[in-house]
Amino acid sequence: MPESVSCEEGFPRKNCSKHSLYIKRRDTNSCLQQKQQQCRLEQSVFSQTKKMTYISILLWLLMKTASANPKFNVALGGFATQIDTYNELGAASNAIDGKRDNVYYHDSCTHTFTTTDPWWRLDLLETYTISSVTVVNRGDCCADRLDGAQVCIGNSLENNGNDNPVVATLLSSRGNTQTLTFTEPVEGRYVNVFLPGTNKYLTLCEVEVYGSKDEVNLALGGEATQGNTYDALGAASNAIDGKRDSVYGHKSCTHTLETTDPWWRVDLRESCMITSITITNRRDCCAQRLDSAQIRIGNSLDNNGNSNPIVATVSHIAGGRSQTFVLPRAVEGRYVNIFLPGMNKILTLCEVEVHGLKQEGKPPAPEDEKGHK
Ligand SMILES: [Ca+2]
Ligand SMILES: [Ca+2]
Repeated sequence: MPESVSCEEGFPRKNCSKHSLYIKRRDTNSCLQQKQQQCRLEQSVFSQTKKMTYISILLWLLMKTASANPKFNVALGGFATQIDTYNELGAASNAIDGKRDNVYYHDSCTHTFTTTDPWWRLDLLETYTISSVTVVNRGDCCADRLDGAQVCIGNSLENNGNDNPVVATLLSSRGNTQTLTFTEPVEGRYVNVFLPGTNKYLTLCEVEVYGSKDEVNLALGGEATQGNTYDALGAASNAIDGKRDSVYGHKSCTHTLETTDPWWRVDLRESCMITSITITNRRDCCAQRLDSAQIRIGNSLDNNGNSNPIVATVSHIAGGRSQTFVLPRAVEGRYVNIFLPGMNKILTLCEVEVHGLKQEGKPPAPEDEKGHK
């Protein structure tokens, strides 16, 4: 128990410790009611300080892997806490031990006391872009206890993180394992499971969080080319100059000749896991020219990369507007092509932003016959 923790007078200091296996509920409630904010804050600080030393190496390894793989369960590198702990089998960390074992007595699930508004919180230690959360409910008893639990994700610790936006509500009728997939990725450092109501137990056998961090515009470090170039204002590199300026005369947009099947390509210099592409269309003229353009991603330079798989097709982007194409799942590739099929076509792009993660440790794509990497 940390010396810094102070609870209500008359109660032993151990009553504030989430590690105290013999904590009495009466004492816990008193602590929470009378020193709630101070007690929880100090618990959090102490727990993180104490644990940080021996988990830091593990975290470094986990986060390094996570940053390279958006499908990694980033919860495994986090730190878990909860409002209180029922007994020695119900530690908050059991929900991030990597095991979906749903039998409480196997020491892999969490368990609070019966209380008002119990909560469990995962601190990912950094802000992540979260695409899905999987929650495993208890299987040997009491599945309906989880009904109505809210999953909250955000960066605030107000109300212990329970005031962050609710992204989903859990129902035991959906099965023992519920995967919440977000159509729009959610950003946050804290993932809470908050169970509103009185006389509630909160038990979680596993919480998995899938997401990524440090996504950058990979195109900025790439090399752009296109089938041909209309004039000195329309260089291929203008689509990766970091500016969405959509007036062609400002020299920040590309422009091909009128031709059959014009194309533009950015070489990311190494294979990446790509999650979204944002395209900015020209404003001062001719927005419809970009209609039906295909976004293709892959590692092949066959047909100048224009035979790589289509991941999205432009319907119509209004003049001067930017549209983000979020891919249902990350796509691996070194080359991103914008291919405009048809005769008498002109391809103009004012900016192409490619978001995703580099794949560390992967071998570079082979050189093509012209020696281009
Ligand atoms: Ca578990
Ligand atoms: Ca530009």
